[in-house]
Parts: sequence; structure tokens; C-alpha cells
Amino acid sequence: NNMLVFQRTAFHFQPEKNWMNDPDGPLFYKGWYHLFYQYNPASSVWGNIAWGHAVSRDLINWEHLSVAMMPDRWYDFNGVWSGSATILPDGRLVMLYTGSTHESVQVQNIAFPADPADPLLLHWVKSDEHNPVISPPEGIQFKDFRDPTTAWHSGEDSGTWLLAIGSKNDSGEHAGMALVYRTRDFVSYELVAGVLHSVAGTGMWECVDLYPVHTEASFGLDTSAASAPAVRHVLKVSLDDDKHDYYGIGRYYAENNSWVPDDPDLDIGVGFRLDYGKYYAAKSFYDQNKRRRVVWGWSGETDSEQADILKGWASVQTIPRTVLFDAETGSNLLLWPVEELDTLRFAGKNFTNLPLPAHTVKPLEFAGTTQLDIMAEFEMDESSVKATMEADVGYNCSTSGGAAGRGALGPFGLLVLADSIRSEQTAVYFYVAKGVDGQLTTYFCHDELRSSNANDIVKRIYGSTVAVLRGEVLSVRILIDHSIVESFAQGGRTCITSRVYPTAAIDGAAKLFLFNNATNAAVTVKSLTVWKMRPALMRPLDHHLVGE
Ligand code: DQQ
Repeated sequence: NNMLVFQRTAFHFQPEKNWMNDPDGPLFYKGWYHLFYQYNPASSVWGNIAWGHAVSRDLINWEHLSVAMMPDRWYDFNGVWSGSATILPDGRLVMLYTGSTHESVQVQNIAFPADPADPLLLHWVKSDEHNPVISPPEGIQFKDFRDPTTAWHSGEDSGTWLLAIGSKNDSGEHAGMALVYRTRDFVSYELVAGVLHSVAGTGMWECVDLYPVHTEASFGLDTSAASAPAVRHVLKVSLDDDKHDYYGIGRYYAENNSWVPDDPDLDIGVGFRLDYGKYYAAKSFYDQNKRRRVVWGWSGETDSEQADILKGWASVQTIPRTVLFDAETGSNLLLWPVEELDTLRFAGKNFTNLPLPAHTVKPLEFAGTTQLDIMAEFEMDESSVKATMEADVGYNCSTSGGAAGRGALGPFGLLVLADSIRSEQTAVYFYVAKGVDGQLTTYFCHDELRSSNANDIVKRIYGSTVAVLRGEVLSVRILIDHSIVESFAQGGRTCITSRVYPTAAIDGAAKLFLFNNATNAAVTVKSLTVWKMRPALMRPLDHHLVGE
């Protein structure tokens, strides 16, 4: 089936076949980036979870390696679940992961490279002598205890490490929480009193991530970097209940085991999301090679399980994104595709000052539009903003009319993966609302409602507000890769990932359009650059290439 073949991505990470979910234990070691991932070696639906493994020189081109860890011990018989890598000061590596035991109890286990001199880290040894190293503590349900983080130095003394594990307190509040353990040798652990953080009503916390960000410098920080005036700590949590990744920015106090959000209104569950679309179980790592923090995120399928079985695969990883604190707004992160992605660009074409009056749809002349990187800047005409008299309050991307809805100052943006008659299209757009006080609020959304004519697809309208500071134009970067559309508004303040399954808008039939469905706003596309994207290398490791 042609359509199913077409959905495979060309520059996003995917195993050769079968099911994948969370990214695990990402790290840089002896010249190679390693990605492990939740993997079913036997089929394209979730189950038999093992750790798949791939390596890369640049985070974009990948060589597939053999499965790193299979569920072959009593302490991980029902799955080698998610976990993280810690690189010790002497260069040794420790992998901590959750095992679902033969009785489905969630325990934490350790594994080490069989040969630390092997840059590919091909073989992993689980510590049968010590595993499980942590079992669910008193008062915690045995299925609510998983996904250990990378460990960080506690600061107490150089030999002590701390790490967090996601859980839930079921005493009525349905509070998700992160527990912290202390260890010196990664073999024996002690539960630290209290909880790192907890939020009532959020349910089970999966794939917790805790890391420092610099508030002024544009480089990343090691997970163990000490607290300092210009350092904040990001707490990221994957909420099992609604399958979104939330983060807060705050202060971490090792001395009393607590993380406190800078703004309580932006706490986990109510504040920002790493991505507003189909994106879950993200995990970051500090890339000591390029001194940056990089986050991976899992983008699952939104077609049917039956389609996944026919395709023989399910899920992709989003393009790894660098993570920085947004010094301009002082309140959110900036996520941006790693710079290495730009090496796949070719045949760039630039358009400038394209008028986009209210109520127009314009095709963009550009052939071959299924693997693209697009950067666009929009500017609303001042006079049409001034002429908008009526206040527009309570807009919400998800419950709005999407790209077809009409407000005074939006929606406007791009239609991607569209066929010429637009029986299919995925809309990426801004919507500006003028409040009673005359202030503008900008929303950034994806409308998937017409993304496919197939009838087994979950289609949504995703999005959120995005901060636009004085003097800034509206800007968006869009990555298009067959069945995935990843967008970054205002330099990565708001990100949205969509999975789409066009049936007509494929191959040469896929087109790009600019649209403005506003009733008032006259918009100018100040500049728009489109690049075609080469496929990334993604193949089984050729041992002849290894060396150096
Ligand atoms: N996926 C893993 C768990 C984790 C969940 C199991 C999040 O460790 O909590 O495949 O997607």
C-alpha cells in the first residue's frame, strides 16, 4: 500500500521496524551520541518492552545497533522501562531504569557498559548481584513508581548523588509527585525525606526530568551544575492522565529536598507544555560535546492500531531540540531544532513582502513539499489592528473553529501537506485577539481536522498563547516530514507537533499555501524561506565505518 509507505519519515529518528515509545538514557560518549528507546522487538504495538539502541555523530544521521537490553531477568520480565544515564566524574557510565518485574512491580535497576572502551556501548550488563536496587517504598502503590532521572551531585560532598523517581500519592488528592533518593555507589539508596514536588490532581508523574538552565548565557548546564543566582531549575513531568509534558521553571533547594516554581500559576499541570501537540515522555541530556542541553520527545501515531500493524512500525522521535531559558520573557523555555539539522537543507527559496489580505488563500510555488524546513515572518497591518473595535475574548485553539473559524485578526499562516483542491491540509497559524483593554494576545495553533481523508485518524486542534514582545514580528519555523509536522513559534516559545496521514497530498501532489481567514487583519509575509530536506542517513551500523 503506497499511502502507508509514504508515511515513513525521512529525517526523523525511527527504528527500521516495530513499535517505539519513550527516548531513554540519551548521552554523548567517546565521540558518539547514543539514543536508547522503548522498543517492542516483536511487533508494531506496545509490549515486550526492550531498549532499542542507535548511535550518531551529529544527532541527525543514525546507525541502528542491536537491542541493548531485553526483558530477560525476573526484575524486568514485564519490561525494561524508561530510565536515564549518569556520567560519573571519572567517565564511568551508570544506567538506571525501571523494571516491571515478573509480578509487575515497578523497581529500579542498574546496568553498565560491558566494555567502557567501546565507543558504541554495544553490550550492557545488568547487575544481577544488586538488582533491583530500589523497590517501591512504604505507602507507594507497586505500579506507581518509575522512570529514574539522571543523577546529580547533591552538593553535600563530592561522593553523594541524588536522583528523582515519578510517583503518585493516592490518599484522595490524586497528587502526582517526584521522590528523591540518595546514593554514593549507585548500589544502595536511601529515600530522602519529603517530596521534591507534588501537585494535587495531576495523577501519576512519568518521565520526570530536573535540570538547571542559565538565565543569561546561551549555553546549557550540566545536570549537576550548582545553584547560583543566574541558575533556575526546570522540572518537567509527563502526566499519564492527559499525555502531555508539562514544565515549570523554579528554584531547587537540595538542602530541604524541594523544587519551588517561580510563579505558582505556572506550576506542573497548569503552566507551560514542552509541546502542545502529539509529544510525550521527553527526556533531556547535557551534551558536553557542544555544551548544550538537548531534549528528545516521543511522537506517537494518531492512526489506528490496525494501520500500525499494516505499516509494520509505530512512532517517531521528534527532532532533538536545544533547551534554553528565554531571557526576553523571563518565564519560559525556548526549544529549537539542533543546528545540525540545517545540514540537510538544500534548494532554498526565499520570498519577501508577500501581501496576504484578509480572506485569501495563496498557493506558494514550490515543488516537492513533503520534506521541508520553512521559516516565515508575518506582520499585521497597524491600521487594521486599530480599526478592530470589538473585543475578542476567551479564544482557545482547541475549542475554536480552527483554520476555518474567522476572527477580526486571525487565523493566518500556512497550509502544509495540502492537495491542490485542499481536500486535505494541515493548518499552522497565528490568531491574534484584541482584548477589552486593547491589548493583543497571540495564539499559535495547528488544525489537523482536514489533515487526512482517511477515517481512522484522531484529529485535533492544538495550541496555546505565545508571547510576542514589543517590536517582534510573528515568526514560525515548520518542519515537514511526511507524517509529522513540527512547529516552533517565536523562536521556540510555543511548539506544536502533529502526526498527519494525507492520502491525496502526497509525493508531487503535496502543496503549500498561505492563508488569511481573518475578517479585518491585512497581513504581510515579510519573509519566507523554504528549504527541501535531504533524507537523513538511517541504517544498520556498518562496522567498517567505525574506528577513529
Ligand atoms: N513508558 C514507559 C514507562 C513510562 C511510560 C513504559 C511513559 O517507563 O512511564 O514503556 O510513556
